[in-house]
Amino acid sequence: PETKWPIGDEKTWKDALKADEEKDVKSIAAHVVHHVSTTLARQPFNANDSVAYQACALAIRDELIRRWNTTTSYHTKVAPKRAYYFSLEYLMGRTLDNAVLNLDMKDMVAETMGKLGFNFEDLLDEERDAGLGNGGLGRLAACYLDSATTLDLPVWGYGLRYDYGIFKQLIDENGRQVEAPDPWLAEPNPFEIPRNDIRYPVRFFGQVEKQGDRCYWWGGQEVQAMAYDVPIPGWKTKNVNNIRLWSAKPITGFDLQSFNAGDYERAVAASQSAETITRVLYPNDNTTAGKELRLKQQYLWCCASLQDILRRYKKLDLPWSQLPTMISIQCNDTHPIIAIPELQRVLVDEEHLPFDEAWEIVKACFFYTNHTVLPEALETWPVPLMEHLLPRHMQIIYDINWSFLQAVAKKFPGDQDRLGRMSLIEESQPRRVRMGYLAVVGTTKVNGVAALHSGLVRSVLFKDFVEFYGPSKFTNVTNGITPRRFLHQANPELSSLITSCIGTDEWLKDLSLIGKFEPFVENPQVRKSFQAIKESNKLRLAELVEKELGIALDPTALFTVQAKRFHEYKRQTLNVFGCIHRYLKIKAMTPSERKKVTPHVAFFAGKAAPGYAMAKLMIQLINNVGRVVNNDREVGDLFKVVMLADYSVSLAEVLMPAADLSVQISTAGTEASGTGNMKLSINGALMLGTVDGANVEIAEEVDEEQCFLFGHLTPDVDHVRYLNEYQAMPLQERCAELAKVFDAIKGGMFGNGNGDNYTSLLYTVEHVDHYLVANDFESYLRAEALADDLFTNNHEEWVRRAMLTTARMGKFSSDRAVAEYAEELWNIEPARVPEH
Ligand code: T68
Repeated sequence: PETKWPIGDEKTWKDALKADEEKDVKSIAAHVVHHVSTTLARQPFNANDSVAYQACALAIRDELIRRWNTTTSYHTKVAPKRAYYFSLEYLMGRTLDNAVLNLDMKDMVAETMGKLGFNFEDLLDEERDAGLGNGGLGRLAACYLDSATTLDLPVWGYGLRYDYGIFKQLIDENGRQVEAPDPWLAEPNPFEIPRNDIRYPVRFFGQVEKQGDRCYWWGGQEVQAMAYDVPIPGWKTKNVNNIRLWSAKPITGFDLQSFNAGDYERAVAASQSAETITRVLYPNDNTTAGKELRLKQQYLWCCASLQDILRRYKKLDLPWSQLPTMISIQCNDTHPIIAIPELQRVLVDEEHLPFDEAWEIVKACFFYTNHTVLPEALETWPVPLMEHLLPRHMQIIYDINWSFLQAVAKKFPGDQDRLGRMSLIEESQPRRVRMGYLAVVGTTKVNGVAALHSGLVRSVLFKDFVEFYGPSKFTNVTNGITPRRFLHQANPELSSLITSCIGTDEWLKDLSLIGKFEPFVENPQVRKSFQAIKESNKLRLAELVEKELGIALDPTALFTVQAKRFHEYKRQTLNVFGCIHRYLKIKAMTPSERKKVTPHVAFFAGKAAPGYAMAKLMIQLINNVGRVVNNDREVGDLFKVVMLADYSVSLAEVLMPAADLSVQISTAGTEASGTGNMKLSINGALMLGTVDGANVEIAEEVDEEQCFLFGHLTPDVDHVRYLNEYQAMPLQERCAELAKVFDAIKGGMFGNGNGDNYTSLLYTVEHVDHYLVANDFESYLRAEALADDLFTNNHEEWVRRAMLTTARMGKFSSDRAVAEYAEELWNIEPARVPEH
């Protein structure tokens, strides 16, 4: 981009810029030391690891900002069509390591910090995770921004800057989850740029007045949204994209009216009420809290983001009809769907477009990704709440509904039932707005996140809408993960092995090339290296467990990993009941029989929503099974059960590379995709899984024969569930093996003699079994036994399969997924900053 110099001497500017951009050990050291002594105001002799981390991070941030500026002015100049990713969650994890790898500066920075007397790997551990998300949905958003930048696509993320991220999970002495707050901004965050000058007003409550054709929304509470920018670097590109996070602030510091009236206390209270809006991330995944504050979060975020986008668009001086040719907005679940009536409101009430004309523009701008078919997770807002908080939006939703239902009635004359089923308003008590339906009606395309899931979106969730719109509005984009973070960064040795085998690191940008690793499966030397890498990753994990939990592990044991949020549908129960089964079996063996047992370590990690009693009980049971099993000398190294507390992106980076077996055992048809399954597979874990979500496509790519699949299939689940609910047989008859496990629990084996703790958990399986735990238990045990047998009796074959799994993960890059969104939905193209 051409640069205009301000007054002054051009050479002075250019020399200074050049000196500032220098990237050798000497100049990096100068930048770091500059931050130590000025920004952080420290003397070199009292710079500890924490200070060194901050200074180093600030030096890297400076480089990110330079590139951010270049990218932004380049994009302003060439004005490409842009896509905006609207997500209430971004589970970023740590930034520094990822940034230096992406900037291709890691060796240089590590050397510099070494010369300054610090171990770079230790400094990396100083960074707190940015945990602004719950699970898969939030991490997906982070992976997609990484990929969009790597592909040079002009994509910005919009979200909220919560003061408190996902809670910290502690485990108390009874094995129960305890939640502690996550004040992640207590230390300054070097990777954000506060934009004091970028603020937008946001209104809540108030009234709507009609004057002629026009509606005015006024009064109520006004707050401001202030921008904080998080630069997102990509792999081997100078482009840096942005995630803009909003923080709620009081409108002018104080509500001047009450201030003038001398009501100081009320003015302070009002400013606090504004700031409450972005105080904390709601800690639920796959359920809805349904709180007014949550709707306030959603609206503040959407309202500010649209103002920002439209301000940028207005500078282009194009007519409103061209808006969809310049922007696409992807909605990560229904959380941002209030943006749809909001854009309609702005176009009609503020820009004075006719309603129908505005509506065509709105629909053309938006896209919606569904992440679940579970009914309890589908958002609906009570009409009275909407009318109170967002009165004008409620009117607009009624208007949209009215013309939509007219069109439905025209297409299906006389079908009253259908109108009731498809209405945006559910006729419940109170009535509710169905956000999923609004999402379908107000967007251009709707997609699921794995082939099986997208099928269910079409055939179950939005069946009526498929009949109305035709099938082409509904599509699939299978999820992906970034291979930079989850292989290259988390498992550097495996990354080097792959690069040295196939002779280039291009596979990190085009993951389909990882297929070239496949022939090396037949090379005994490479197999040996692969195995040695797995062993060293297992050792690293074992050391962590020893340090954190004081449990000594045998690193040659089979490591199984189930790491994900706790939920009944994810069936950690199946796994822990399997653990108890294994324990009882070992206890009943003779010493010579025990010699033939495959030593196992079952790893669990994940949080339960604080209000989800059943999920918390699962955690408690796991910890207590662990306590008993791990302290039983008779069992020794044959079996250990380990629950790692406070699962996070950083912990995933240690856990994934160390797994032998990936445990993906949701009830068929319930897990939309899963992405942990991809992270484990790419690191060479074999999969023990149900035919669900992206497991199906992983098994397809790897070859079904290489995986341990089990359990009922999606089309059969409804019927089995029906029988479970209405013709329940005693557990003993449904699954004798599981009945033995239940007897052990009830007898108090895992409750210091008291078996009552888990009554409600067992009850769900014995009396309803909505998730088919008993129905799938035996086939689960059989699949596990096959895995054990292969691991112990044909380890060479196990390693071959593990390598094959890694080599066949080409499809599951988030680069592929984002490229599909860009081409098939958003219609955007790369805009790469020129090298010079
Ligand atoms: C997950 N959903 C899906 N939701 O469960 C998972 N929900 O199968 C999929 O792979 C992943 O999304 C990415 O597509 C979630 O993570 C939430 O976290 C969530 C948060 C708030 C409200 C509802």
